[in-house]
Amino acid sequence: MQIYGSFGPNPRALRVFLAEKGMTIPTQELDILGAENRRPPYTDKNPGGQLPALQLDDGTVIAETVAIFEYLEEQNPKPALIGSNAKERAETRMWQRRVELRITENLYNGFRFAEGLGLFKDRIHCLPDAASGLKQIAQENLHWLDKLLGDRPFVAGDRFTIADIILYCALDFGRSVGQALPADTPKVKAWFDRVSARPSATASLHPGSAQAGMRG
Ligand SMILES: N[C@@H](CCC(=O)N[C@@H](CS)C(=O)NCC(=O)O)C(=O)O
Repeated sequence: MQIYGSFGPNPRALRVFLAEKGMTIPTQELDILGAENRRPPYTDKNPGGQLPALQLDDGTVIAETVAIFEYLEEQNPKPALIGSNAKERAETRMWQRRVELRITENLYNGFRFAEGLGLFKDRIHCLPDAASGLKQIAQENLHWLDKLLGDRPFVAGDRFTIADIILYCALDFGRSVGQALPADTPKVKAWFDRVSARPSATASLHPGSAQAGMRG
């Protein structure tokens, strides 16, 4: 197996996942700032043109971070980061969808259509006028999450899951590109500090992150 990786929050999420599992998979690095991921030969392997991707030994390429998580968890069930039974897996997937649809996708598009416009205008259809509204939607949903978190340590409850990984990598990236955590979300802040303290959070930060000025 090999990973196609780079600096950036989604490849970082895969690095967090692997660190939590205690797994190592060789990585071929692509120049994401130079758009190497948006042209052949990479797009012949992953027509989605984004990172990360996982290439299996038979040549199959799996893209989409959550699909990679699902594949790796089936091969390496412990520690469970999705779940060890049907109920746990359903709860994790429920929170993963909520986190992505309500928060992280809006945060990312808010970035792509504003601070990231120079990088993305020739890659995807950008809607600069939508940027501030998208950022606002992400912030509103962080307030929504703050109320629901209560005293539970992690997004899906007592277990650290891929919902935490996905949200953490997006929020850590966000705070480096002008989308800080809202000041009045103390439960989210405590959760963020809790996840930041995990060794996987530090170990997953790409060496190119400092130079790019973005946490990924
Ligand atoms: N839906 C994809 C999104 C992956 C994604 O947005 N990757 C970013 C890096 S964090 C990327 O490739 N950005 C460069 C580009 O889109 O050209 C997934 O879940 O893996």
